[in-house]
Amino acid sequence: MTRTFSGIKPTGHLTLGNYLGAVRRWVEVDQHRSDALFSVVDLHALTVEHDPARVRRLTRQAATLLLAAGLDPDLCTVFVQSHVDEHTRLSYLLECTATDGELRRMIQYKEKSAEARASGESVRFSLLSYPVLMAADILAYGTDEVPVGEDQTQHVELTRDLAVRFNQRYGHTFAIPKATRPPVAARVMNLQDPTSKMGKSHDSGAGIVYLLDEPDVVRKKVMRAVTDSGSEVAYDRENSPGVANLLEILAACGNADPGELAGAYASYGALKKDTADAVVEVLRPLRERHAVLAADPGQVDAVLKEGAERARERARPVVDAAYRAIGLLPAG
Ligand code: AQP
Repeated sequence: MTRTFSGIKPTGHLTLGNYLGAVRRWVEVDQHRSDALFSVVDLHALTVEHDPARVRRLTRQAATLLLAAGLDPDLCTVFVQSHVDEHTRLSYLLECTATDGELRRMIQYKEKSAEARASGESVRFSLLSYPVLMAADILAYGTDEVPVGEDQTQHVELTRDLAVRFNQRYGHTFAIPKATRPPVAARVMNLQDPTSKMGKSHDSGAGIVYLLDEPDVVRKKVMRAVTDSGSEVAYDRENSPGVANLLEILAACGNADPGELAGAYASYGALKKDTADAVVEVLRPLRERHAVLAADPGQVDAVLKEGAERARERARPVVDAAYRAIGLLPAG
């Protein structure tokens, strides 16, 4: 059976980008057709300036949202990364496989280290090594498929390179994973700045739809989305990125084709209104289930505890095999 792994970082409140780019497919596709593991990858939230209490709170909130979105613990495994030691155990072996040069080439590292420096913060070493820990997250489970948004493609490529290199040097140990992407909305853009990604840790909330935004807030954000000075509704990512973004969001909400949808609109106003309505409807059940689950944190904690046990069972043999293969003497 195909093994699937993917994760989400508790660096902020989950966004429409996270949902359309990744989580919705985990719910609708991956958990039904594979042995799937989904993790709140909390260690990755420590790679930038963080507040401990906030990370803890966001970790539980992200797990609650994943369940509210429809991940079913009877069909898949939901857990918190730091509850399973195999991730950090394997990460060190992969640090001994990766090179400094390939990590410095990562786009996210370049962007986030520049952001940190611009705001006068020092750049944590873990920001550079983060893709190695991500590779460990994936490889520890013998993962075949990694359903992610477009921004994670480069990290999954690095993961493949590390797996191939490790296997060539030390003998076959890891499955070689591949990234899978949604047909549309693999990169949802910021509504106020449609040339940059809708990212949960960005400061300006105006261009970001959060999964727990109230319907009237969602409507306001979508209606105020930046488009352009033209008036024709065309699906053209390069010349009309704001309109293309709205078309992609609308298409993703209704499983339609953004190019075909463009032909149905004569004005930006109508497109915005339909997009706002579609987003509100897609998020409604999720918000309602979140309210119920958030009132019972014990239930979420129980799911996470069982998830960590199941994850450990799957990861341990792979990581133990990697320790043996690389030349470490097994403990007696
Ligand atoms: N805007 C997006 N469009 C489509 N997919 C997206 N994803 C994130 N943003 C978008 C996908 O969501 C999954 C979880 O993301 P993550 O938690 O690993 O964080 P990220 O990719 O670094 O994105 P964020 O939300 O922007 O976090 P910050 O701001 O902290 O960097 C991934 O599959 C991702 O591709």
